[in-house]
Amino acid sequence: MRIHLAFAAALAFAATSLAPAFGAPPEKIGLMGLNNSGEVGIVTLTARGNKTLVSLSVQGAPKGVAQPAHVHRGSCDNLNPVPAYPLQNVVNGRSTTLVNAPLSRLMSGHYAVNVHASTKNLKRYVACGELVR
Ligand SMILES: [Cu+2]
Repeated sequence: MRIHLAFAAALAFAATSLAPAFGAPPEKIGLMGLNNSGEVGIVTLTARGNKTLVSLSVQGAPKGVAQPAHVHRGSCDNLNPVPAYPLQNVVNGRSTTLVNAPLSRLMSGHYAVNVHASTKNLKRYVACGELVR
């Protein structure tokens, strides 16, 4: 019985090891479509110590097209075009990146996440969300 409990505990640990380590709930931010892209989504930010796991889930993204995504300083209406933190390209609506910045900094009200149409059409923004609580 003790062995079974230990095994169950190990399984539970494995199942939860991707969850926040110390109980801080993930932040969820909406991505609104821009320029009639039809792309909307959610950014999920989860603390990982001094880093943050940033995941994008985008609906309406074109299949098989790599869409660059970044954390930028500024707001969606007034974005500093120089990326502050690069994210993995959105492909088929998905992107996950471990960003080298704490969640508290990303959620400080000074940043936004945007998605670009494609690597060849970076200037067209297709979705944006402001990282504010
Ligand atoms: Cu960008």
